[in-house]
Amino acid sequence: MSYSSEVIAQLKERYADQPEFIQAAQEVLVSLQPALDAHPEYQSQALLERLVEPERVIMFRVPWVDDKGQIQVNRGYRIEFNSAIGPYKGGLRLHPSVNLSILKFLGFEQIFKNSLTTLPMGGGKGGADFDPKGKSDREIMAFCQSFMTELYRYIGPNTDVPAGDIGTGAREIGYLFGQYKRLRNEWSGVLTGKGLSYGGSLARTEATGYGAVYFLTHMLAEKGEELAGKTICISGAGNVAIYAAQKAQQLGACVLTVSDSSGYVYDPDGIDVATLKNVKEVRRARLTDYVAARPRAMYHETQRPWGEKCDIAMPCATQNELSLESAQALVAHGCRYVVEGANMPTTLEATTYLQEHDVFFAPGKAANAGGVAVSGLEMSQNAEHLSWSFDEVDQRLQSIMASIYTSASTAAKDYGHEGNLVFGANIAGFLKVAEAMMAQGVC
Ligand code: NDP
Ligand code: 2IT
Repeated sequence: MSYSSEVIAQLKERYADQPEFIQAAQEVLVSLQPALDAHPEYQSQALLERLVEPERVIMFRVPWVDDKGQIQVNRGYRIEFNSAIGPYKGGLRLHPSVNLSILKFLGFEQIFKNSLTTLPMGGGKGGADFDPKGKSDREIMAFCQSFMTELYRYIGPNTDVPAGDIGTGAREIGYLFGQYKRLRNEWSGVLTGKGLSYGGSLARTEATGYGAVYFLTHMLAEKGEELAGKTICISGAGNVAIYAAQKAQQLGACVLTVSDSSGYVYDPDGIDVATLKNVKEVRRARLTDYVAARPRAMYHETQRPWGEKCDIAMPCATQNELSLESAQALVAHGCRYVVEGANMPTTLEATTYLQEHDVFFAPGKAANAGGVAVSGLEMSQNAEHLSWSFDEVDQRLQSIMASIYTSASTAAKDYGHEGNLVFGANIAGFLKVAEAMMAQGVC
């Protein structure tokens, strides 16, 4: 049995109750075998066994008082997965589905994604099974303050730097930052995604969506094509989806769909980003309000957009939202590019099916790395007490996405899987972390 298969088997036995974590780990470990064959010392040093075990898992009670005066209790988490190449770095997810399996999958992915950015950031993730939907600002603040009252002792600008993810945007980061500062009596760049008036970086809001589209332009160029004139189906209607749609349309594509957990919108005239932002960012309303403002747009309740005809699909909502059945529908309708804006939105079977049917596929850890990359740039700006212009950050983002594309595609070629960006991103992200772990001895 190969080394990677051995470790996958151990994981399946030990963490049978963590399906998302097993899925993410399996996808990575399977593709590492060619790199492991080239480095037999990794096995003798039990490198994979160490890599799949988080350095630290913190779980804690988050009690808070709702608007009716009742006490609510949520469970908070921080997974400090790997600090070989820099402080733990990764977002906080606030969603009722949050559990250890989901946060371990996200933290594990983050290790390789952060390595690909070329910036010195380790991997981490956290969050809580708290549902921000329908809560008042005061309730959100009460929750965030309570969450930080426990989390603050474990994090710091050189230790662990959380950020946003599903359910955690500028408002939540503001409340978390305020409480951290109050508890420590110190201003520091301990969180990223901060507001521009207190140390945030220009272009962080846009970074993940813009970065995914920049990545897509390199994939198209490889095939001698360009974005102008292409049709795109996007899922999600949050931070990543909105700015992916905006950049894609700026570059001449037509974005036909966006979605949320209630259904999807098809707009034959192309999604109007200003209307979408107003509905989602300003009013925090549902997509039915978008349809009400756009007479030709149609709403498909409870469905996902993958049955629509498009050249390019960009899943930007959540994990496992693109199934084998969806992949078959996309291929049947002529889709030729799938770019993951979300983390692990495509199931393993769907990914294999797409790759076998000549769809050029970009894994999230490469394509959505623009968000954490600009978080890294926010940390640099905070450390030098400066702030860079939008254009400067955007230029750096573009060059980081170009370099991620090159390293993933080169590693794929060097290790015998030319054109397979899943293999390439996993191997390229892994090698740097592996070298750092080997240099640092058994720890
Ligand atoms: P937001 O909270 O801003 O938006 C999430 C969107 O996805 C919403 O439209 C939401 O709909 C939808 N969604 C969430 N959960 C589900 C679900 N279970 N089923 C269907 N739809 C769902 O989050 P982001 O845009 O920040 O994150 C989206 C994805 O991108 C996540 O996978 C995240 O991990 C990943 N990501 C985010 C980065 C960032 O910088 N923000 C960076 C890199 C990756 P509804 O409102 O109905 O819940
Ligand atoms: O999944 C991700 O990369 C994020 N949610 C962003 C993490 C960050 O630290 O900016």
